Amino acid sequence: MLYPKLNTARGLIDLSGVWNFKLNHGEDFDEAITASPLSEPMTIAVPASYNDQKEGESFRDHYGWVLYQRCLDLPAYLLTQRIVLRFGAVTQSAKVYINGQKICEHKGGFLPFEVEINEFLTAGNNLLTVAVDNRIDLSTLPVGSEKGGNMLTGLIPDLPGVTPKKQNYPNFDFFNYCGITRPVKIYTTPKDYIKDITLIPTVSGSDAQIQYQVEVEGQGDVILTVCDEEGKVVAEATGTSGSFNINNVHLWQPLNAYLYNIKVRFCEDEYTETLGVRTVEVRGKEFLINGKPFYFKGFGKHEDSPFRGRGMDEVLNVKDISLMRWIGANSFRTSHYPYAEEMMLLCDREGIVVIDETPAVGVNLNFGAAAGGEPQDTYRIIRTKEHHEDVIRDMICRDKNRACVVMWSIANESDTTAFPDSAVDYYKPLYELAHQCDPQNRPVTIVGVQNDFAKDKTLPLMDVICLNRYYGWYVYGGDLQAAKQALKIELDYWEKLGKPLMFTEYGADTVAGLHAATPTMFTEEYQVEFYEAVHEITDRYDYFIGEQVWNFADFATIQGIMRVDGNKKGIFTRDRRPKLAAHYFKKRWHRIPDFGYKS
Ligand code: GCB
Repeated sequence: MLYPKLNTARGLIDLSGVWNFKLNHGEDFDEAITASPLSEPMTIAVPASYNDQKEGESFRDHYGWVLYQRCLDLPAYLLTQRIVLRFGAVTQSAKVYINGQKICEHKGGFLPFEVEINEFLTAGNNLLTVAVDNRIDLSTLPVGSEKGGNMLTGLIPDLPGVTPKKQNYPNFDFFNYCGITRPVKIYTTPKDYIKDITLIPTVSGSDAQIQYQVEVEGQGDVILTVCDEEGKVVAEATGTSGSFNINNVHLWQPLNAYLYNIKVRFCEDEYTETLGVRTVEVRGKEFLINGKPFYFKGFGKHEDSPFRGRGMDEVLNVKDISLMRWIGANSFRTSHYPYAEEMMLLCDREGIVVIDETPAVGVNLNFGAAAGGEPQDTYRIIRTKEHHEDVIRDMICRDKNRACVVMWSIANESDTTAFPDSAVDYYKPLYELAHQCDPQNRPVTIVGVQNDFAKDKTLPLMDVICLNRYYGWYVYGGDLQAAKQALKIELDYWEKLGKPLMFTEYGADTVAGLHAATPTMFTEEYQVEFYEAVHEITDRYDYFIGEQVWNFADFATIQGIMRVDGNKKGIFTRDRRPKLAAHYFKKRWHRIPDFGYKS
């Protein structure tokens, strides 16, 4: 799926701004109200989550549908073109109406969708209404608890005469921010147009060969012109598929990006896709980028900030990458959902290496307080399979050309050990699907939860073993000696598998400004000692190929007894101030090379 761009063939209108808004009380809404202006509407900014834009529980803890509305009066000169309405993401699901007529529906809150709207527009004024549902359950990704309660709230007691408020119970540890969270755009194309472009680079010696495919609607010639960063033409090709060579190729490198521009022309249409030429391969115990053993230094992140919630924010994206460079990081994981396309494009430009993760988080019914009782076979109860396939397809389709993406994560912390064979039955086909969907055939992984690892049959199927480990926090909290011993036992176990392994999470909640001479949990000193202890062990293993800490910054969660104003495992505070550990990592990571650390 192509990201909308303005060029000499295509128009682009950004519908960001202040829209009309209504919270819909009750679980359903009357579709008839989408045909006319909302009565007594409130104001709300787009793109952003709605939850923190206004005061009150009715916003923050809203459950069910809300309605967004604005006029869609388009200039007459556009009407000769094909007009597409495109949403970067609407969380969690959406129904879209023009003048009261439903024009599309979409399930899933973190991937784009679009619809051609010419046939729905009337001459003159048009009214656009977007109904957004934030409910999560055992069929959505991320997963919501249907029992009520989660690991942070504990079980919700069922007492006669007491009516707990109706709300979402995320089976995951981040706030269920919702709304129109990414840009809404109108773009135009000629009637015959370029639908999609696929680029597959391979490198041999100093030259690259790029296989390509251009999907079009209509009849005509396809012409490709490839320019380097100076605008010099370095290759040309014709036809809907084929290949071209780039001699003396300038490689895309971590923290040293280089992007070619591939201009595709077809009939009256044109589109310029960027291409970073790099290779990715897992060989033995190594993760190779451009043939050299790469060491991941970086973070699990969230799209999370004050007021905007999970709203796309270019300033925040630029700032976060600047802080990553400052601290010496080279990578992050899009925990726990695909991030905005704007961030992916920025990472392509900045040379930040990305592990791209689906929104499959909470596929684990044996998590924390809400689980209770006997272990359950998650995969016999959960209703996510088809949707899980869809998000894998859609994420890879969206990001397939991004040089920054070096690995796909198909899920975070699923239950892989309570019923190990059920997990394999669920995940093996998804692992295979991810490989089939990716024209570049990048490595595929699943991020493993702290568990009874020797029972796990799913993680060993993956190309890289990715672990979230909390020795010294949830396990042996306050006893770093025991934490080190336990970590060593586990790393000795995985080493025998002969595959590369990395940490995709490890960390300790830390309240900024809380200090102690003798480090205790939650102090800034303990966070540093925690990381020092872990690294003392992980640095001994040559198959340990990366450290992504949890988390880049403090972030919002549901209220509950385990969180004080959100999750505080950030190396930065929520407003991006460094904690003590940031200075520790700055020294460590500037010393660790991006390549060859373990060789
Ligand atoms: C995890 C989860 C992450 C949580 C983190 C924590 O393992 O993947 O979503 O926020 O632990 O802080 O507990």
